[in-house]
Amino acid sequence: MDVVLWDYWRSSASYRVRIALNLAGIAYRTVPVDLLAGEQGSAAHSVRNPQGFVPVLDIGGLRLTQSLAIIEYLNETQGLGLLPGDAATRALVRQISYVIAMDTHPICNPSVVEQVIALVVQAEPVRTDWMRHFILRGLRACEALLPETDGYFSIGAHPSLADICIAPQLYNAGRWLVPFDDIPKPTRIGAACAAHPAFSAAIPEAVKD
Ligand SMILES: N[C@@H](CCC(=O)N[C@@H](CS)C(=O)NCC(=O)O)C(=O)O
Repeated sequence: MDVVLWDYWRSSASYRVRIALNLAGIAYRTVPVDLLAGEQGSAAHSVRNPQGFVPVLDIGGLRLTQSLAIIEYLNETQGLGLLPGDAATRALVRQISYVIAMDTHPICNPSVVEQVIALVVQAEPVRTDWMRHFILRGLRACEALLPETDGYFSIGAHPSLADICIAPQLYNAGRWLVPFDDIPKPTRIGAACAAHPAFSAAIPEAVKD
């Protein structure tokens, strides 16, 4: 089966999908879309994704966008166990995932930040303050929501959707030098993810051209 992922090495939404593909053991090839060069706005990419975002996944001819929709598709078709069977725990995993994917990541998107920067006279320190503020706010919310567990990951010994969302967001936190002092649970999860081959093979530096 031909599986193609249009991605960008430092895109955290793409990073999430790479983790899920690795967890599924699905071999895929990537087609880089250079976000810095504006390739996401090209006519060719608009056909793939009218939103002009990465990732886009083509799996056996099925074309999918939106990282969480893609991950849920892989979860359902490949039996990855990313959403626990118990409804309350499943809701918790979704809460944590949405804190990152819906409330933190979109406001740190290049197109949003560039719009903000266009409104200010001096780009720095506005860009850095913006990124640190919103990333830390999201990760602090995860810290409060995450249960105390004996396992390595968000809700135990098995990776879930929440871990797939947290690991790329922690990568971004490191990139923007967000202090990790008051987010010990996400930090612990980040260490567990880093030791898992599906996660470590998906990190931006591992996939950069
Ligand atoms: N909700 C979408 C968000 C995708 C998204 O924001 N992708 C970013 C990279 S992480 C992007 O393509 N940004 C291009 C831009 O802002 O112009 C998803 O989860 O797939």
